[in-house]
Amino acid sequence: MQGQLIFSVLSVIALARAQVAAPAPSPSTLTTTQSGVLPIAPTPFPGLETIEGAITYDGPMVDGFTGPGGNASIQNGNPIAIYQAVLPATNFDDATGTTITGSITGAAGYNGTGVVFTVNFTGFPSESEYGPFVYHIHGMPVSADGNCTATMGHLDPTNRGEYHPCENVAPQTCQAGDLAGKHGNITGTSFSASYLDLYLSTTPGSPYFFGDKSIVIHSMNTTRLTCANFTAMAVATGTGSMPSPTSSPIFTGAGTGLKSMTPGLFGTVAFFLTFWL
Ligand SMILES: *[C@@H]1O[C@H](CO)[C@@H](O)[C@H](O)[C@H]1NC(C)=O
Ligand SMILES: *[C@@H]1O[C@H](CO)[C@@H](O)[C@H](O)[C@H]1NC(C)=O
Ligand SMILES: *[C@@H]1O[C@H](CO)[C@@H](O)[C@H](O)[C@H]1NC(C)=O
Ligand SMILES: *[C@@H]1O[C@H](CO)[C@@H](O)[C@H](O)[C@H]1NC(C)=O
Ligand SMILES: *[C@@H]1O[C@H](CO)[C@@H](O)[C@H](O)[C@H]1NC(C)=O
Ligand SMILES: *[C@@H]1O[C@H](CO)[C@@H](O)[C@H](O)[C@H]1NC(C)=O
Ligand SMILES: *[C@@H]1O[C@H](CO)[C@@H](O)[C@H](O)[C@H]1NC(C)=O
Ligand SMILES: [Cu+2]
Repeated sequence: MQGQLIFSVLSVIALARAQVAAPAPSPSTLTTTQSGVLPIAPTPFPGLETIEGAITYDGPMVDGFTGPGGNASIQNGNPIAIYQAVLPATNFDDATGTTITGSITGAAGYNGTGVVFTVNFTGFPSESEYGPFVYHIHGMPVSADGNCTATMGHLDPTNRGEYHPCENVAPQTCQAGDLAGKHGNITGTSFSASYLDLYLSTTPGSPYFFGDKSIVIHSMNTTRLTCANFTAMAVATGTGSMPSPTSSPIFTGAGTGLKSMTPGLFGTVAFFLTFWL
């Protein structure tokens, strides 16, 4: 009988509950170099074009543009963990007449580098009218009443801001939370994708940690259509191998030694785990 990883889901949930959400940054700390949306929208940044408080001015294109924090760093040593955000049954902005549902799951641990995301959203409104749609990890959780404005701006540990479009050929220059910028916009009425993002972390307390934050989906004009908190599905605290949801073992070896797996396979395993757990 193989040893089993111990998933202390409860302790993680308890930890998450114990953490008081960081206070919203005051408008004065959201400078022109910082990403985001002010607590009360719309409050324009002086001299900058904004929509709902988000900076939309692109300025001249500069190759390799980063914020004052420089390029995002590849996140190594990520502990095994799975965080999932499930969209609510009712969208924050229902002006489009459709309801976007689904989930995004981020799993780390295949070799400790980055996070494998599995995205499965459906129910998008007409793309020609409202798209393409973008989605980001935002810096704050959703408020208890489901207000997506409370999520503030994008997770942006390098303070890159939004002056220049993310260069997806150089994802280290992007805001860490800009999943659409790094991995592609959402087109069509349903969207499924799986990818490895090197610039996000499952280490609580890391500036790149996404597990206590949120996902927000926007229409083309930056309106926040829907949003959801990431919550911990599982965090490994032991060593050994993970029992497989199928008859043949998928995970073998030590908890941090899932070295023989490809990122694609890990995404598949993470997908199974979301049902198995
Ligand atoms: C969401 O929060 C913002 C900022 O506090 C507020 O202006 C807005 O009215 C709220 N929206 C809803 C639907 O409660
Ligand atoms: C960031 O990475 C880009 C692309 O590799 C590079 O052109 C640029 O010089 C880097 N910027 C900094 C500040 O390291
Ligand atoms: C883990 O795998 C990814 C994708 O193959 C690779 O980019 C990264 O360098 C690897 N990390 C380590 C620590 O081996
Ligand atoms: C995506 O979610 C739908 C239900 O919303 C489900 O039927 C489908 O199997 C899921 N697909 C993937 C690849 O997760
Ligand atoms: C999101 O998480 C925060 C922090 O844990 C919590 O206060 C809030 O109620 C959650 N929002 C929803 C909609 O569950
Ligand atoms: C932006 O799009 C939303 C739908 O997503 C729509 O309700 C709203 O009127 C649009 N706002 C502007 C300023 O065009
Ligand atoms: C993604 O969509 C946004 C608007 O929602 C657009 O500004 C941007 O150019 C699109 N990016 C790509 C690569 O098509
Ligand atoms: Cu966003």
